[in-house]
Amino acid sequence: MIKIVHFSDLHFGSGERYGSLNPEAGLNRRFEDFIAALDKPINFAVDNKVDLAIFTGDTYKHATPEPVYQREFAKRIKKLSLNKIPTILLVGNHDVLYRIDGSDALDIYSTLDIESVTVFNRIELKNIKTKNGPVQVISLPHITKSRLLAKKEYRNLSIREQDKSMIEKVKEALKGYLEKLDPLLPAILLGHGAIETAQFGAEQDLSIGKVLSYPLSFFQMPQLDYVGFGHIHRHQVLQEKNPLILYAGSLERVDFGEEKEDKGFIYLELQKGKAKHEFVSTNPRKFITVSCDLTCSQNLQTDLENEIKDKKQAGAIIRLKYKINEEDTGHIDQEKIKSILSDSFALVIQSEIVRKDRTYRIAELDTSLISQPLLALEKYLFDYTEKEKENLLKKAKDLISLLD
Ligand SMILES: [Mn+2]
Repeated sequence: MIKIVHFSDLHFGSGERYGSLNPEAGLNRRFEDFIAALDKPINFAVDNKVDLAIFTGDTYKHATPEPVYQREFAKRIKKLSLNKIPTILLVGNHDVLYRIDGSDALDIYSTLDIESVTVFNRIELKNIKTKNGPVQVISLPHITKSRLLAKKEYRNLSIREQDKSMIEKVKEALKGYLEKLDPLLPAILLGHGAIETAQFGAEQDLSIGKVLSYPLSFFQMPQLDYVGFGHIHRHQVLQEKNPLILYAGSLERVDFGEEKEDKGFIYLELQKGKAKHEFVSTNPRKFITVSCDLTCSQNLQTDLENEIKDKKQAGAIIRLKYKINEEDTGHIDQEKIKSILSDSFALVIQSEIVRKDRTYRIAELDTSLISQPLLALEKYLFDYTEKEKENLLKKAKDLISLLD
């Protein structure tokens, strides 16, 4: 049996807007959270003497990280190396610099040739030795178009045709390596990218970028015992067995969109024909949204305070959203609210002010035009040029005709 730790999507440098500077360490406190999150799989690997550690890409926020991010990542890779744990680093889209030289943020680890560290930056098949026997690894890192685009015959294809032809190439390459696998040894496929049936998390803020999207069927290959992916930050299992296919998910929350997603890494026990996995939470920093509608409230301050006291937790990143009538805004004691929430890790207050006597920006545009949408639109477009107006009205007519 081979014991494996699989973690992914570290993104050092992300989410720091909710962190302040720790003057003693000189580091952003959210960065310290991200470091602590990375320590979880690393320490788990060392403490449990696992046979193999796998990272499936997106090390930093982008491919030209500040030295401090590189240093803290390198320390943990060194720890794995000192403990003689073979380590796989697979290149993600955030690790790649879109230049013709094809360099990436993990290059340094292959260049330094660190004992027991293997970097995968293209599709290939390698045997990785572990103390409990070899594992066959097929790699599918983030694939860039630049090499393909350099070839003349692809230059005139549309983006969709280029994607299609790249997917086809990936399929061919994978097929070739699947045929080469030794059926007696455990085999895994490690990827960074999107799989069509996967559910995206809340990564918009990271602008996870456009990557190729593969059909799940590419990986439903019985020759494989495990398919471990990175890129999508929400941990999810796409197929339970033959083979087990999953996203490890990211290690820390970046934003409120991930408030309800747990974060962690995968512990895997692998044998030929069998993969047993467990999701281990990193206990990421809590994000809590407190929402309160005060527009019908008689005791604004008390109602708001009660809602906060009910939901708050020390050490969490709190977003307080309250809705209030314009004339009541003076009744909220913001300083008191801040002092109640002073044990938060970070605090964001968003108030939505409801104005009663709403005057229309365009005087003629009122409810009397409700049955004449085109006329209403024409009035709404008063500050557009005649040509733009004509164009937009034509489009509106087309849309309306579709409704008939
Ligand atoms: Mn990615």
